[in-house]
Amino acid sequence: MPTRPIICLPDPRLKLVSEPVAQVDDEVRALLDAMLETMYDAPGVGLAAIQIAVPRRVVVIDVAGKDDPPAPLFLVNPEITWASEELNVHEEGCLSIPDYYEDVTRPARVRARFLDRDGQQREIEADGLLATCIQHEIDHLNGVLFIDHLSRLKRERAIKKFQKAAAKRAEEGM
Ligand code: GNR
Ligand code: NI
Repeated sequence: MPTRPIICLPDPRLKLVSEPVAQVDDEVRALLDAMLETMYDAPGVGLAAIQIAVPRRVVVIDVAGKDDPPAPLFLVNPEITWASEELNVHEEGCLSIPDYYEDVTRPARVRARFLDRDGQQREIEADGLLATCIQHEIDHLNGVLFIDHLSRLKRERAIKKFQKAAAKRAEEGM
């Protein structure tokens, strides 16, 4: 299956609130499979559908180490049902914000409810990188990027850098 282009800052579609999926059918499974391949190819540990310009509440995650077997998670309409009061700081990056990394503070542990690849409702509890990743991906479904959790100064610096790069590309394209 071919990979799909990943959209990047400052693409305004990254701010869209994605629509829930009514039914996990073959079309949604095809989307999940295309997303997984795109994520592995990138490579990344998570991908939300909006990152390939599809505004639907669909996420893939695989936080397995590179020497471990693949462990893909398919999350349709995921929702956080519980978050710990304890917080955790993790350095984050985003395939839609290339080569930019910053520490982000989020709840250390979360529970999330979602539909799996077969449309079955499930709930998982996560900590560590998986907890961070679930929150990062659900943010994408709500048009929120990890830089939105940073100070205004840091966020605006990051956005400016990508706006400049986009302007330069446009100029060179003329
Ligand atoms: O590949 C990714 N790595 C990552 C590292 C720390 C916290 C979150 C992430 S998700 C990111 C892929 C991505 O952009 N998902 O939306
Ligand atoms: Ni991301």
